[in-house]
Amino acid sequence: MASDRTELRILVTGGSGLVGRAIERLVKGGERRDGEEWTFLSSKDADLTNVDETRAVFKRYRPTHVIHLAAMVGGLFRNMKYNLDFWRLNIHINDNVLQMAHEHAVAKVISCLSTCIFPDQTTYPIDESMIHNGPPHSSNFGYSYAKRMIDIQNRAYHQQHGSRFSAVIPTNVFGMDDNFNIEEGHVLPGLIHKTYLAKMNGTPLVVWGSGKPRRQFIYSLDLARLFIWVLREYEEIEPIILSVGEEEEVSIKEAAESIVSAMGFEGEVIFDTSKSDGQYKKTASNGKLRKYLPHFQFTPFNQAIKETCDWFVANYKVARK
Ligand code: NAP
Ligand code: GFB
Repeated sequence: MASDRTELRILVTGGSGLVGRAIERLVKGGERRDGEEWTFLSSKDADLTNVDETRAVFKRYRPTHVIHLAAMVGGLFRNMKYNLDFWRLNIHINDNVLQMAHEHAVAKVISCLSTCIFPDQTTYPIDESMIHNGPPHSSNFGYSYAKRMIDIQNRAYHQQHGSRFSAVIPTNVFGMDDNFNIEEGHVLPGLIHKTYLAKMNGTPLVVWGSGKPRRQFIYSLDLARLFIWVLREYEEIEPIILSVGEEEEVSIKEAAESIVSAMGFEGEVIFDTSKSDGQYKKTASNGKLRKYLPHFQFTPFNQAIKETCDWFVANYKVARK
């Protein structure tokens, strides 16, 4: 039950996922302030594609603030297979959550876009002004257009009702509690899982694609720290990119090498170029973030990889895979 001193009731949709669990770790680890009550939802609390279940969960928790993470999420190969589902399910989730936030007079909502939704044919670095400047990469158009509509909805709620609904645009996220499923997940958890099995079975590690594409990776705990700052301090309706700097961009091959080193794998590494490379790069600027937080320190990539690998090995039985 909420104490009578509760001023902020913060509802985190998608609270049981990679990003949600990272925020929960920080909140339970001391980030929670007096007067704040945090609730982390999973789909067991409500199927947010269903408007009645969404309404019921908002009535139950009466949030004053919402961090909206819930989504159908996946790596390149899941997106390539299910563009229609990524569009439909995410459009329903997003419309239900934002409309219920409006109907329940939620003071502030922060939703989650992704740097993979930007135009594929673009100049670099990408910045927040470029979201709608052209079609996204063909591999994930369903997810990308659904996410872009959050930005449209945020502007429309603000224009028509003065709602303070905004969004963040993380780059590729990784960390503990990720989805390590090899077919559906993202590249880093997929490679960590595959390296674990290769080491156990004495077989080669197979990296999909050429290894040439480039990515900026943000550690989930760093993203969580930034998300909590956005909830408390960021007042723009325009979204803000949450990413490491352009200079931190690495190739898939370099990322694989970091995982091989962190896992102590000494076997053969093979590149299966019959598998898609997906988008070559989506280099994003974190200049807007740096204007607000010039001194924010990201966890060094190799350290974050090592922490994630150690967590996975220690939690292999319970990890999502
Ligand atoms: P995740 O680990 O797959 O977690 C997804 C979360 O959404 C889970 O809590 C899941 O609940 C919930 N969910 C899915 N469908 C739902 C439904 N129909 N009703 C209610 N809840 C539902 O995803 P993530 O990586 O944490 O992503 C969180 C947010 O960050 C998403 O909006 C994603 O688009 C965005 N993002 C992620 C990345 C990345 O690299 N991971 C990059 C940029 C942006 P269950 O646990 O019950 O399934
Ligand atoms: O994280 P990922 O699946 O998605 O990375 P994207 C795909 C890149 O990693 C491709 C290579 O170049 C793959 O060839 N790769 C190598 C692997 N080995 C593996 C592996 O074992 N698993 C996977 N998954 N890839 C996604 C978007 O793009 O970015 C989503 O499709 C989402 O919508 C996500 O926004 C953040 O970074 O290419």
